[in-house]
Amino acid sequence: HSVLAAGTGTGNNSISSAHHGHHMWPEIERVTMEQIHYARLSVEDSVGVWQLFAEEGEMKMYRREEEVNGMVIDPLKACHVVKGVTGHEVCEYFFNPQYRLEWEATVETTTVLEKIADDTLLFLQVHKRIWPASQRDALFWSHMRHVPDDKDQDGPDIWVVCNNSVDIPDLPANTGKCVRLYLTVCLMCQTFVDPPKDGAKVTRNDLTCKITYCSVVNPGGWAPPAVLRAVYKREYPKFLKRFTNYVIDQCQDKPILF
Ligand code: 6CM
Repeated sequence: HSVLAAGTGTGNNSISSAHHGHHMWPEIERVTMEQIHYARLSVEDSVGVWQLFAEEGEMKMYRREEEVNGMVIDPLKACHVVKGVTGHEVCEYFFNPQYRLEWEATVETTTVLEKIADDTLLFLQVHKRIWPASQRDALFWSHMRHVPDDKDQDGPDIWVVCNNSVDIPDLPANTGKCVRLYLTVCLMCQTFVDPPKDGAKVTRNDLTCKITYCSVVNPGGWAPPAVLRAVYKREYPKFLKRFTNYVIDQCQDKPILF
């Protein structure tokens, strides 16, 4: 498999139709819509469902303890509010592989196996090994989408990136040193603009971005539950802080991408 050049043009707001003929497309469409729906459900309304495990400033992280056959698959939901960037920008930095290793602390290598469309990539990632478990890899599609303002829903339009594992017979799991993990991840963003006085130009000081991050990871094979939960408790807050600070930093002196 070839490693494609990293640059992915997602600059325009229209959903490209290039992937509509791809065999994975119906699944990508279905999972993305389902994840958007799930991300929109408020944590506060689901009383007793979510347990707050980390809080720092505007950032709140919740989890649900769940195990299947002794394997930890705790769903995670995080909410954050950051200033000075748009949802489109946040999604672009999350989606575009050229930036991945600058903010991803758990990944050793990231490879684009296929460019399904400008806004849809197929990834093979190898994670850093965490003692005493085996090293993990992940094979997943990643899809970025703009969901225009819906009159029936509250709030402004949404930018979202959805990552979801796939099985590909030509790339079987667990054949090398890695155990394959399975992930479903959704990063959803909404941008709020404080209208500047007297029709002045919108600056980064007027921007607020609301971020919702949802994740379910199945480790795919044995991993000690206590170690895994300790890793998640440490790594998820670290990820969301590091990633959002990275985006703020990168965007600072650039024109706003609405
Ligand atoms: O969503 C995140 N990153 C995306 C781009 O890389 C992508 C990846 C998600 C992977 C989440 C899995 C993390 C677990 C890594 C180690 C597993 C080792 C198992 C053995 C432990 C005893 O969606 C940010 C992900 C942030 C993760 C903390």
